[in-house]
Amino acid sequence: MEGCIFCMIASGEVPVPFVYEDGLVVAFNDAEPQAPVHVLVVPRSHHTCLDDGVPADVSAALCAAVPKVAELAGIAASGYRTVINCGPDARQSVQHLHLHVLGGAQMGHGMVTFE
Ligand code: DGP
Repeated sequence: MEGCIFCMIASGEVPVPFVYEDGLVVAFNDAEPQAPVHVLVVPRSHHTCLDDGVPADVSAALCAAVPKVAELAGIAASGYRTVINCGPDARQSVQHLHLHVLGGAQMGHGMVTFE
């Protein structure tokens, strides 16, 4: 999609080192990490979020990439959290579906904070 930063990264137009890639998704480090390991898994195809008619093979590829990313990032054994933000209340800031893989340190008990 024209002007979409994650489309540009996924296509290589904006060069970013990939932690992992396959035919359907790419994964790269988040520019504003919120954990010692913070990787984004991003479909090569543009979908705003989960409610945007995401094809089943793309959904499956997103999920299948997670343990591979965790292994490559060295957090498979210690554990990790995955997050997909959708829409304003979740503070989705990039309108291209992406899955956060967060880990590398013990997390607190609360899963989210509200304002
Ligand atoms: P979200 O709030 O779920 O939409 O998270 C978007 C994340 O994307 C946020 O943690 C920062 C990250 N991000 C935004 N622009 C870029 C970029 O150009 N490069 C990288 N590596 N990450 C980006």
